[in-house]
Amino acid sequence: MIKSNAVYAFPARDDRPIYVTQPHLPPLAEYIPYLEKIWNSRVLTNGGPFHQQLERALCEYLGVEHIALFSNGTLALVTALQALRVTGEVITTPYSFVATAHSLLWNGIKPVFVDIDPVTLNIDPAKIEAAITADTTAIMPVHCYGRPCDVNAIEKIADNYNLKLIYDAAHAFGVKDDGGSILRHGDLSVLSFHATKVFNTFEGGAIVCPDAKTKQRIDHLKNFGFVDEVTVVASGINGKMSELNAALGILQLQYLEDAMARRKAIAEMYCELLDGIPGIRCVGHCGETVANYSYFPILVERNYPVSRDALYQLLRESNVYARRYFFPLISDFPMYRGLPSAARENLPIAADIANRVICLPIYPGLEEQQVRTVVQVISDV
Ligand code: T4K
Repeated sequence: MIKSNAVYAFPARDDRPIYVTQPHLPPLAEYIPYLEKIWNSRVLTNGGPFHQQLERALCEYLGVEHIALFSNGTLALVTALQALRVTGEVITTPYSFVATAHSLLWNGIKPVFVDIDPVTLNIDPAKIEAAITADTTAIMPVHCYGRPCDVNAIEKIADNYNLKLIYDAAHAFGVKDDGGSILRHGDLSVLSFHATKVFNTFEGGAIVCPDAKTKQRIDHLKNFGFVDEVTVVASGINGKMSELNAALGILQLQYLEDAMARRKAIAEMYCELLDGIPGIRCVGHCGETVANYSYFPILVERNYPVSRDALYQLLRESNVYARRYFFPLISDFPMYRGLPSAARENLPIAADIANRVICLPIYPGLEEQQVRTVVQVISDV
């Protein structure tokens, strides 16, 4: 059942800070019966009934065959690499949240950064081949802001060089292409259900996988490697989602269509209001059909009167807490910048975009007047 949510009705006040996002939550009263069931059953975790129910519901909602829930997206990434026994070097993008590359380091894998495409802001397939070495075992692209990678071109390279392909799909919940869910591409896709994502379970994540055997390996890996009371088949970790999170997810799903429609309406409003402001370019969304409106990135062009950072500051002074996702580049953080592939000359497009991007507030509860406030600051400069 699709539900609509009265929590969007805020009192009109102008002094409220406007954050880049605000988690969507169902009415608390509807969550209580789930809590009562948990209290009564005393089943809190380890693959309980809500966990199983949410896995089934998500498979159906997303149109995928198998999904394994996790306590967060980062552990899901770390485990996805373990599941496919990835080692050596992995090709990835520097233009992402730092968890993408951290998951490689946690597995003792060397990240190899490849520049991004200036339009999609995803890894540029044309630059992947040159980065492949004898040690390369996999590619880990990111569907940045939920906008799909060039999955066909990337798959071709992975097939030609016999590389594993793991998509960091943390932003891509519910995104579809012509053939169905974007999550069906690659060997595995990893989702995040963090508070800041379009579908949240407070904290949470998942691995989408194509077959039951892989799901079973992932399920073992996220539960210490246990098969049964006396059998441990792998050096697994504890990555399980609790019943509290799973129950929230089941409830959240009922409100998702409504929440997505609100995101879309906000994106359309930004597109209309920002259109014609010299020096401001919207990334995707405006006229784009394959998106989930998880983020609303704009690029501050050279003909805008002030720098990106000056605009970011002006927004803050007006109580608008937009974010510079993804600045700095991952490759600029201390644990990565010594890598040869992290050199600025290797990543000119990513470096340029990271210096010009601002993600504007977008979330279901954002009011029309608040959108106008954000645009006003940008157009008043
Ligand atoms: N791969 C990619 C591509 C990712 O983007 C992420 C996470 C991951 C992997 C890892 O998935 P997880 O392990 O997180 O499941 C946020 C999120 O913490 C992070 O999940 C997300 N990406 C990243 C892009 O953004 P911050 O440091 O910007 O979050 P924070 O706490 O500053 O929150 C932003 C705004 O959201 C706040 O100003 C206010 C609002 N907010 C936030 C939280 C946490 C709330 O209103 N309530 C809240 O509970 O990283």
